[in-house]
Amino acid sequence: MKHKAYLLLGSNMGDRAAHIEKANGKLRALGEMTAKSGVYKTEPWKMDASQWFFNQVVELETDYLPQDLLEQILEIEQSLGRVRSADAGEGYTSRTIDIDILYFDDEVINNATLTIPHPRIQERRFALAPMVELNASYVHPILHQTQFELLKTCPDQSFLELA
Ligand code: PH2
Ligand code: MG
Ligand code: MG
Repeated sequence: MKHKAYLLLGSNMGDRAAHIEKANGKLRALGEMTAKSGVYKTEPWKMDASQWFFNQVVELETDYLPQDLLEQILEIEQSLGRVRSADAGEGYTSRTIDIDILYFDDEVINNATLTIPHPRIQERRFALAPMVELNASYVHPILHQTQFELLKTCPDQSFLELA
């Protein structure tokens, strides 16, 4: 397993705990899951949604390259009932499962389909809190701050708690 990726899982539709658990199972086929955070219940961030989110960060050691990992992740999302409508317009929509690549080793990637580190992680407590639980001292390869520092200075004050 040559690479270490941090993935954020999120669900705010249907049986959220089951979706997170099933995503864990499918991700284990892509490598070795070397750590996982607790599952947090989090207030929807910048969207109106009837259900709050369940969010979790997992650490995956894998041989996949970023672009191939993304492809696998999109397939997992689809298999768990994720619908991406072309006419969704602006803004976020509720979903059975969302899996985002937060970090991939210390790589910086910017192309049409993939941006790593995740471009909004520093604005999102629901991503930083579980990330701090897993690896507080991991340094953001662009911002050069640890996850702990990013969480401390994060402007997002949305509520979250362990589910
Ligand atoms: N994901 C979003 C937008 N807002 N809010 C919470 N609490 N959790 C999420 O995973 C989330 C969100 C877009 O992917
Ligand atoms: Mg997302
Ligand atoms: Mg996503």
